[in-house]
Amino acid sequence: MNNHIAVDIGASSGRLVRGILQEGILSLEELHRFSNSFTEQEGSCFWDIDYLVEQIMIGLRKAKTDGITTCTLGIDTWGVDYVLVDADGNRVQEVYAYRDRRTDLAVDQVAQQLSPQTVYEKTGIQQLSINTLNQLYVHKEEELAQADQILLVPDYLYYRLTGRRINEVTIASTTQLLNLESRDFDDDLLEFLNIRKDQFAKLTEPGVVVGPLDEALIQQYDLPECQLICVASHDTASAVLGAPLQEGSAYISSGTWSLLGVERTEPLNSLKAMQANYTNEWGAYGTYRFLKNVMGLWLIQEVRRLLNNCYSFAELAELAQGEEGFRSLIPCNAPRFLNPSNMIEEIRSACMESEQPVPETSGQLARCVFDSLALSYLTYLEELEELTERRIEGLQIVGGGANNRLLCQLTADVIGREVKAGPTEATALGNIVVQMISTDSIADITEARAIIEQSFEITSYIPQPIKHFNNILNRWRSLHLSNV
Ligand code: ADP
Ligand code: LRH
Repeated sequence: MNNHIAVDIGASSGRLVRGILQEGILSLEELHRFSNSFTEQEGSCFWDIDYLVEQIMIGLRKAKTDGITTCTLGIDTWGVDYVLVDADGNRVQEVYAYRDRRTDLAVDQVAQQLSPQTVYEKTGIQQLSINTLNQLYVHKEEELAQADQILLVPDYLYYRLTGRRINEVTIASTTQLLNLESRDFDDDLLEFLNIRKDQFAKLTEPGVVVGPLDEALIQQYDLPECQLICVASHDTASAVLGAPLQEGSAYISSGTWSLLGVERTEPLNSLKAMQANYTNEWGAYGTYRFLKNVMGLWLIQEVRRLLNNCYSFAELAELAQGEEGFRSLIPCNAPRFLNPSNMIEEIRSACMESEQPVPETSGQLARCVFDSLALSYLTYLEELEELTERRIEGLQIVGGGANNRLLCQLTADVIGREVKAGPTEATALGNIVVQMISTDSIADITEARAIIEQSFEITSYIPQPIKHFNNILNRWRSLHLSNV
């Protein structure tokens, strides 16, 4: 079977993509693309999970129309969010989106009862309000008690498509409930949350066959026969698998978030790493992603939305290109930018409070976002070098953000190192190559990355000098330090 299809759903968009391997060259064919976003209902933020299932059906139906009658299928999505399923297999309630404000105080509340150091030693996962641990902590007890099973979003999608329940390990690690030593859910953390271990399904590694697509769905929607394969279901795990990383280089998986880090074969859960709040998310094939969550392109997504989507992302980057650089900077990782009621106003207020010119035009707003992101990449790259005690030679940017030529060049200029941008669809590629490895079309991830490198155009950005960079850096550092 050599039709392999990735379902890759990020916080801002989803797609079904077919991977075709011919004479050592891998190409992608997009079958279906759709938008994704959470919506606010009575003050809470929810994903529309049934819409996502429907979009998968539409994509698979298109595959059938294109003549694909059999295929393998893998699913990846964003991390941390979960679905409660009752004993009859029904969803208990709407699916909370991680930006919901219910966890605003959770990190501090949990820290009063559980030592953050112990949690970090056990799990190696950074403290973020969005972590599943914090979400489950604030979840209503009676709803949790009704949950026969707690499935992360991609696990739930596998369940809807096959009737089989798994908890895939890479996505499970984003819960902050996995113990690095036992490589299982941590008993103390589950007890703290009042959750039984059997409320989670079997921890499952990428590469394992989950099962066939439900016959009733095939009939109802006229779909191809599919064998579902467990891939690295956390989109960031798949993105890094799909990044043709050079020795000594770091990556940014650049989408709604900028996930900046390095791949390691051992976790790094030292006290220093904890204090700097770096995470050790699990990867496929015995790897860990030692990384920092940077607020990322969410900032520009929100700016664009509030401008009534009247500019494309490419147009916003072009407008920003025409503006004066480093005029106004924001501490983009401050919690105030996680889900403000109005991102444009939040950016303007932050500039006003720090006595900088207030960005007025769309171009100035976009420029402020891109300049600030590039500077935050430098800060975290240097921190990464210090924590890992290794020089980082270059940076590979993958994901939708690799399309943003201004941000890629600014990043190269600011970090003073070569930036390689692409592939933009690294996540779908990571998803597909796990299917190919599992079905013996590719030997291992080393071969997969070599194939990806040969098959996709990677754009190189060479650093250019920035005028008065020391002044800019001093301004940035004092802003950053007053916000950590
Ligand atoms: P996610 O998986 O988190 O939904 P993606 O990897 O799909 O995110 O990346 C989406 C982001 O990529 C957009 O928010 C946008 O900022 C950026 N992007 C996509 N295409 C372009 C483009 N042509 N020019 C500039 N930025 C782009
Ligand atoms: C990126 C991502 C990231 C998580 C966040 C919830 O899409 O999966 O790795 O931290 O979404």
